[in-house]
Amino acid sequence: MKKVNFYQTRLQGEIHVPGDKSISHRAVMLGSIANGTTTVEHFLPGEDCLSTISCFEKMGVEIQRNGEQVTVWGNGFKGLVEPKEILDVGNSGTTTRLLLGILAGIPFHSCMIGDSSIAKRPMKRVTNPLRDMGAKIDGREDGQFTPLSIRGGNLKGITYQSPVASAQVKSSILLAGLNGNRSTTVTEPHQSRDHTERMLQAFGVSIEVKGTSVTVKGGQELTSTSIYVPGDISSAAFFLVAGAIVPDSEIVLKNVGINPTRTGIIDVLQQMGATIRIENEREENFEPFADLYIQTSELHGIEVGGELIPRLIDEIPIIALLATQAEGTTIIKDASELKVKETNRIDTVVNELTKLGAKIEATDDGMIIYGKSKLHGAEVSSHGDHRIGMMLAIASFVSEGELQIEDTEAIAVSYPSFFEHIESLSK
Ligand code: SPQ
Repeated sequence: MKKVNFYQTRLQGEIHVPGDKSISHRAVMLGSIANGTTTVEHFLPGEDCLSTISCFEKMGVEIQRNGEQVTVWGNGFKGLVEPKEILDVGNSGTTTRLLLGILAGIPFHSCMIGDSSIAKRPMKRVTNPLRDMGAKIDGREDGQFTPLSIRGGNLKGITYQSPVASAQVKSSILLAGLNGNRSTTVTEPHQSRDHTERMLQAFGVSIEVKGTSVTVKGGQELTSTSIYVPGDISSAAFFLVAGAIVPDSEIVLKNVGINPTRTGIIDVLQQMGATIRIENEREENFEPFADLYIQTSELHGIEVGGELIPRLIDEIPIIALLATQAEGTTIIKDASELKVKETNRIDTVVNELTKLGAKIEATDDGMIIYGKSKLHGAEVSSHGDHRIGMMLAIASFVSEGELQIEDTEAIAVSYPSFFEHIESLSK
């Protein structure tokens, strides 16, 4: 239980948010299946990405980490060896689903397990198409839930129409497609984050992108490279929102990834009336990044839905808090994917913010928030979900009285230095 009371504290100054979680996972994964030595700078040493490292080490890949610097000695797909131990993915959905795609193409047996939250997250969205490609996968409820057992190899390429806009589904099938006997194409209803596509190109793989379809030819080899991981916009989002809603605040977030498939939070802040600036834009390994400036702003409610949702899916908990401090009503719709994240993020956001005095109701595919609300201290919980824990800590800046937050340890999954950054900006 962590007690916090940040009421009437201003936020001023500059921070470097940690490396992007999605890109850090992919750098280790692609480095492990590439030929040669891959170096990764500004890697996120969060628990999820450490789970990815540990899974590849169990398959014989030599990986050395020194803080935010990682070196991976890859020997291609053929360099992976059958793991003697169970692969533990911890709390990480990205590790589970992308690793399944890699394992589907390799002719050995492996078992995968995760924590109690992972055990509830749906896996058939990847195990079904991977089975269609020829992988043998078993698990609880016919391969819907962990623990999973995989025997890969002999894959055929497929053309797959994904029912959900999900980067994990798309990436899993594309990674399996690298071992397919012909091309593999994935089409999704709206574009999801495209870090896998960009990084595959950095590793020398050619892919074809047409609208929301991506095609990869089987049999391509990856060549090692150097990856710089930009700051995670999903981590920056907590301070972007704090900068906008906490009185007398002004924050600069340095080197934040601004890949257009991730910048929905910037669009929402702009549409709500926030003063936000994107400065010093630059690019490395096909990924753009920039410095983001935000200051306290007068905000109004908006409607968030449609193709914007995949561009801000992980930011919805903090957007809900933002909406409690905006004049008028904010409607979040088309976001039923929130129900299958680390927690059911529709229910946890609504329940925890209600305890703080917010006027918020759950809908079938999102939530409605009536602003502007005066919030107050209460006993709340992250329910083991890092993004809920961080949202509640930021809520303390606009809540009169003390917040007692259960299970803030979960924050280490994606942002181990979160409270240090709060302290360094607090005035
Ligand atoms: O890895 P995990 O646990 O799925 O993490 C989350 C998060 O909040 O950090 C979701 F719970 O991010 C996902 C994101 O929601 C990371 C991700 C990726 O790196 O490919 C893609 C998104 O998930 P999805 O299901 O839409 O593909």
